[in-house]
Amino acid sequence: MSDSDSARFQPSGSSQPALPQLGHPDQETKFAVYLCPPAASDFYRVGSGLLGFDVRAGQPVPMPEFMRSEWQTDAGPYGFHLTVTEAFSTDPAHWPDIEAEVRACVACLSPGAFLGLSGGRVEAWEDGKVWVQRLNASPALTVLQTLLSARLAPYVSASPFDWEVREGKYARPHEQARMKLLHTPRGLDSWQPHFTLVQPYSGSDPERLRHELEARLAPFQTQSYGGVTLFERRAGEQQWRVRADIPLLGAETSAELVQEPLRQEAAPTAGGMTTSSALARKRVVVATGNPGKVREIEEALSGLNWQLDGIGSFPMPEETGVTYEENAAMKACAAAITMGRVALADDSGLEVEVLDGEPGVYSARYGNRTSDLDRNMYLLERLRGKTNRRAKFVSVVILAYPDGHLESYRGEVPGVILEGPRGEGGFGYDPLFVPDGETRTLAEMTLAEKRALSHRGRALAALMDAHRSGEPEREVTRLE
Ligand code: ITT
Repeated sequence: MSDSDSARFQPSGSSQPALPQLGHPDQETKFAVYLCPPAASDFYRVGSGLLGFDVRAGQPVPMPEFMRSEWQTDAGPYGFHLTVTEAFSTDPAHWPDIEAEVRACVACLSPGAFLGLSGGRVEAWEDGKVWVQRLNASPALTVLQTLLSARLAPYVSASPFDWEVREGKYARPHEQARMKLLHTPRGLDSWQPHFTLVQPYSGSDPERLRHELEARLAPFQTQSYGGVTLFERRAGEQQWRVRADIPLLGAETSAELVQEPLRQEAAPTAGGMTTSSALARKRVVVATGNPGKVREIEEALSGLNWQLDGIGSFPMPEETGVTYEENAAMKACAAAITMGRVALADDSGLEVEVLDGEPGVYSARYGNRTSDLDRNMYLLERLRGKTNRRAKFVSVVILAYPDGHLESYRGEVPGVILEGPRGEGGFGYDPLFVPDGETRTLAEMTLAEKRALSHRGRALAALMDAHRSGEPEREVTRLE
């Protein structure tokens, strides 16, 4: 940032020169980095409808009957989006640099990075004038937001917060520091990612509005993105436009990452034609590096007409989530978005009652032990002398689509932990676990027997049920 810039963004209340008079915002070119769903997605359609403006097509769209156009005078012109960096004024000469900078930031993310949002809920802000869908950002998205805010700051000639700063707002030290460095008091560790749905609301029945918004947004409580979108507002214009969608690195090379099918395609018929059932097969990437899971998923889904593919050399993302849902979504979305394919992932774990649910989501890394045998020994050590041996296995299976849509299925099986291992089958903690109503461990059962009563078998059975007559209605998707 130049000296003149830093003087310009000196917060009010200091002895530095006052802010210069800014031009009327409509006369300034503006840029912003947003998350904007793909035009073909249901979420984009619903969101654009609420705003009355399809920003990708650059045209108005009909609003639902409960909405009024005067409730969209502020939010509508931006189109449907989630703010990653604010709408900043800039010199149009900077466009090539701004775009190159956004591409460079996105390219710094690790392969398979998960730009995800979860826990979507409708909230009313600013005394009910602003209505938003607020979500939680995945770690990679938070990092990207910070990186973009920092790298794009030098191209900012004016910030939407300048006026409020001049009026004495955002005077706390961290807000002053952010204004100075990033031209925004928001962001970093307190970033609240949200889609603005209504602004300003002036109606008399906010409960109806909440009900209508919640009903429309319930299927979109969890989402993921394959990149970010650079938005522009040209000088003298009111409406915003999409300037460029900037994908995560690796999307172009995705085909090379796909390995051999887990199962073979149906054999060609005598005439060299494949059968119609083979042609109709849905292809799904199974995003796991655990061969035990591969065997179980393959066996459990054999009743569906799906071709299951392995992930090949695709690098699985680090599991940074704190719930099975988050971790399964990260794995499935990383594969779905990077490969452009439907992908399935499982996140699972063993929860031991007397150990307060340990090892839970950390089952694969329990005690930092690196093999199944060592983890089993570690668990037995932790349970030495304990009479309560109750535990349960939990599995969450997520099916992710390249447009960010997710389906989630959960299964659990209660049982007890033995004093020592029994059986050669299965994987992980199977030799120590006897399900309720059984005398054998999961490692003493066949694949089919384990599937009939296991956590993963139950989650996959729910998926089978949902898909028995084709792809389920999207409205059924809901992650808590
Ligand atoms: P991916 O992430 O590549 O799918 P992973 O083994 O790392 O494979 P998780 O992160 O879901 O999978 O860790 C789950 C761990 O919980 C797994 O490594 C086992 O130690 C344990 N576990 C899960 N399901 C199990 C099962 O059916 N039988 C025995 N142990 C199981």
